[in-house]
Amino acid sequence: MIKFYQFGNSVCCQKARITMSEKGLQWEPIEVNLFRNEQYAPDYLKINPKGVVPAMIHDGRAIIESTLICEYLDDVYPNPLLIPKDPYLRSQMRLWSKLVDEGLHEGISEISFSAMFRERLRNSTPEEREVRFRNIGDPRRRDRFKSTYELGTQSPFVLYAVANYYKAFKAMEKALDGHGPWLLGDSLSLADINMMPYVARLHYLGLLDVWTADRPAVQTWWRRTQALPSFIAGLVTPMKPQEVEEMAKHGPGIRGELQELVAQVAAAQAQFQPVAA
Ligand SMILES: N[C@@H](CCC(=O)N[C@@H](CS)C(=O)NCC(=O)O)C(=O)O
Repeated sequence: MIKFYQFGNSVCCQKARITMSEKGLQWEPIEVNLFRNEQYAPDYLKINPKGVVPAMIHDGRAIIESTLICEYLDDVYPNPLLIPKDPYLRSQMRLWSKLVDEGLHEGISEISFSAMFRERLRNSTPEEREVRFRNIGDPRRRDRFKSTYELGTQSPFVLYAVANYYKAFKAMEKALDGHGPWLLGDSLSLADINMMPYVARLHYLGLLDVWTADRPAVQTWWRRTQALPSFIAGLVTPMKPQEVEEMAKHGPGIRGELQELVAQVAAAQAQFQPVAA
């Protein structure tokens, strides 16, 4: 039996749950409440020393990092296969994983934080905030978190988030336009599953069209994704109604600012001329 440490609306937990659902697996969910700092409980840190969700225990051993959890699941339960056998396609699949791990994950934290969690943190006591900041062991991550807490969408990290999403949707449109139906072609793969929660979060915040209004192939992929039973089981069903309400309520509050940032990024891209030495 798989033990899965999760927090309801966490994007990286959604990714692993969609993968498990796609494979028809059963798992025992164990809730780690991030708002109560349970990710830093000594017993949990023994399972995931990074103090984040998700983590998985399988055959008595802990596996961490959602991308690695999904790959592990595909190795152990290869039906249906979500990592292509073909080495080229496999490398392409991992490019999508890198896009998420090296940009979109940080990006969605910044966008979600400036839309919703910033408000929640503002309403906590100075002592609670101090504990929250202190608990983040990694100095770069702590600076990012503090910057977005203090500056909201004016934080440079939000601009980087917007730019990373811009790059990702441009790449998706290129991969899907005239191809598809999935990112690597005919078959659903971890490339699609990696992207799903990161697109879904923008959708639930009411912000997806800020990036995708002029990306018809991405829109078609998104409609197809929403109808997938594994997407419904791994992402839609586990969400609590108040989480859906919170996203719908707070997302529109930063819409205008994000639109301006997207326009800035698009203009900079249009003028960008790399100069060879
Ligand atoms: N690279 C990690 C990222 C994990 C991560 O950042 N998880 C977030 C939830 S999506 C978390 O646990 N945050 C807790 C915190 O920041 O204290 C993965 O993909 O598993």
